Amino acid sequence: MATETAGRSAPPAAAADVAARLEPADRVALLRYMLLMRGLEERAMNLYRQGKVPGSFYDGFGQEAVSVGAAFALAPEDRLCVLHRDLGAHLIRGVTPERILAQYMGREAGITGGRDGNVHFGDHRTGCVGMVSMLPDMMLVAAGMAMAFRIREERRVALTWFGDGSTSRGDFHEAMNWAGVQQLPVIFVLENNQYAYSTPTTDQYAVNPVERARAYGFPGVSVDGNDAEAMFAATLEARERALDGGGPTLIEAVTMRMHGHAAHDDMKYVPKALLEEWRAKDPIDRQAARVSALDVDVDALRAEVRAEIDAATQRALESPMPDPATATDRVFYAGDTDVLVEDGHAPYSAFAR
Ligand SMILES: Cc1ncc(C[n+]2csc(CCOP(=O)(O)OP(=O)(O)O)c2C)c(N)n1
Ligand SMILES: [Mg+2]
Repeated sequence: MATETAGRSAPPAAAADVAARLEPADRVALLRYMLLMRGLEERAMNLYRQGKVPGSFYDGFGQEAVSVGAAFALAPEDRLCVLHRDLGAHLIRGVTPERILAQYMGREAGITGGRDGNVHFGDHRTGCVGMVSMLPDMMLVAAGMAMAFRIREERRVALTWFGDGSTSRGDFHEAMNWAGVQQLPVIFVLENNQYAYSTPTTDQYAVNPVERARAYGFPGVSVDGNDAEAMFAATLEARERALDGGGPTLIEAVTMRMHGHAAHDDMKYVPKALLEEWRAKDPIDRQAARVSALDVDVDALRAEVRAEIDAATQRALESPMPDPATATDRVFYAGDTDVLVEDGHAPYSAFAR
């Protein structure tokens, strides 16, 4: 990444110009991470149905471009608060498929070592903060980390995802307000998937929340959330502006929740025609078409990802259940390391090369 301090007034680059900074290998990687996310979540759903995943199971089917595209634009030193439909971000930061499947099954090899078999995890070594279930508390956590970066005069950003349902909560407004007042280097990605559980957005707000950003003193942009490259471009732009002292950005990723809220939800309340309309805009199909045009064998890529998931499933199933005697270990952090100090692990970062 650039290390010099740039001037404040650089005009934002057009999204197409920013996306043009993606090399062919980047375009393939975007597709690969989306395939990995979808394949892993499909596998986890099967394991859930076999009784191997305790509790319920949440996925981001159809929303893969939102987490993959945004996380792709971040640097190892940035910090992420990843939510329940954003598995792609963990993958990009280097959490292995095996650890993710082990996490869902509550196994020792999972990220929390079996202390939570769900999506409430984060691996601080990858720069990802564990998710707090109360929504959208992570907006405040991200704003807090961005404030620490500002006070320490560090060139890095914090980013968090949250759903449309979060925008009706007080914490949303508190985080937006403070980020605007302090002009913090934080990126808020609003994952507008049309529903918060069974409540459609028409019953949630009278004004599209992306318009609220201006009221809090910073830009809000609406992006096609089913286009990984558009998500990458918007996030990269927001990041560069934040690093240049330009403050926060609200990115609304317009997408659709293609599955129920969780495995138990048959989502009878979603009109079938609406789903069909969005199925035609599948983010993986869209990126696959771009990658095919580069003369890359997409079928071979799909087979490679499937083989990786099969091997990861095998290893995750071999991981033992945790020792009950260790249940209270790691509940409170015993160390004194400043977790904001070290760089996160991001094997595929646009800035790592
Ligand atoms: C404050 C709070 N209320 C309720 C819940 C339970 N809950 C978890 S996810 C969810 C739906 C959230 O909808 P949205 O923000 O649109 O995200 P989506 O699930 O659609 O991605 C609810 C109600 C919660 N986690 N926190
Ligand atoms: Mg929603």
